[in-house]
Amino acid sequence: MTHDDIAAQAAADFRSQFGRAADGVWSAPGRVNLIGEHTDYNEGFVLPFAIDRRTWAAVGLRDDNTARVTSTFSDDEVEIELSTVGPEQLEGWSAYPLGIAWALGQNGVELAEQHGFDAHIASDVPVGAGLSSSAAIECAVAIALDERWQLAIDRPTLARVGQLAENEAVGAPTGIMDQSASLLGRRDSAVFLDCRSLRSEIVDLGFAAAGLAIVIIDTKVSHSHATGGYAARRASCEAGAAALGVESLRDVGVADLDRAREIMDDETFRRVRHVVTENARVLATVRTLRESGPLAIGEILDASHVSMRDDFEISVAELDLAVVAAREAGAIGARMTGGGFGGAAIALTPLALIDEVTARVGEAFAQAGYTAPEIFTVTPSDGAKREL
Ligand code: GAF
Repeated sequence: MTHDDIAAQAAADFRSQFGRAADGVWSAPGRVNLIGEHTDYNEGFVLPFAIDRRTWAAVGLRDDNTARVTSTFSDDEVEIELSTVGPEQLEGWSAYPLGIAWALGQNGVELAEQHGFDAHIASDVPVGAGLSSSAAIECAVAIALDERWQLAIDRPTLARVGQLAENEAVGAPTGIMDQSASLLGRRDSAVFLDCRSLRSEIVDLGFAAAGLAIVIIDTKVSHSHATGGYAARRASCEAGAAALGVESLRDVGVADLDRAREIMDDETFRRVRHVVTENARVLATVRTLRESGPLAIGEILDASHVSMRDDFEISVAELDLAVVAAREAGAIGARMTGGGFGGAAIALTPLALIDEVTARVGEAFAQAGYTAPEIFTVTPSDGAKREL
């Protein structure tokens, strides 16, 4: 189905489930992070882009204070009263859309005085692949409610609302990157975001003009940021910052690493080194894209993967194999993307070598006895918008 077809289908499904027409259909994309991993909650730099995989929310206001949500990925219809909604009563997939309503309430919206709403959600962002299917749901619902409730909240603030929903309603201690990419993305471009000031710039990627594409290798190793490793990495970063006497690792430069090595244990030091060098790599990528174009960023992507594999230790064997096989088949740079512990790798690949990369990675996985990966290309796309 084309994206226009999915939007129309979401409107039709809304009508059959709720017995009336939706007020509109809004959509928001998943994201790929080109570079800048685990830097967002350290107030550092990230360079993600919105992708051509989206989530659609058909939404209609009600005359009472009830919110009901349905979706194509679950048979459940979940219903709550807006005036009493709290994170503790939200669970499963409905925590994403209903968490947004709650988080808007935390942001000063008087939920008891708002119209309730019905929402039906459809998506073609793969779940569990590290492409931010969750942020896509949050952002589609956020812009729909922002428009229908006439809130006129700016997009950086809506990103904060999405992050709050993710942190408190879903229970994943994530940063601001994914919602920012989904809300601020622009066709053919990346979002260069300073996660301290939330100032962002649109950076031209020029992949197509340079004969390049981003190949996604979804390892099918599923991950969750509401459990274990992600929170542990965050805690290590906070411990490193505290040892260095700074507010966040954003305040630590490459020149400070010698001192860091002396005052903390080796594991904490390596976590710190990843964040500090990754911030430098984001800045180098932006500079290189502007000065020399995307053909020149391959080595920086490779270095980022090595840092995540060896220092931050968030890669898995399948991601490492995907990166190595893609590079051997002619990708100019490759790295895991997203929070890690599974999910997807990206390979910046000459158009003429996409088939070769796909075949070589598939063969390597088969030989290693791993589950077959899903391999596809994505294009940098527009952020959240009204569709119908
Ligand atoms: C996940 C989180 F949601 C982001 O905030 C970010 O920390 C990322 O992992 C790692 O860069 O996608």
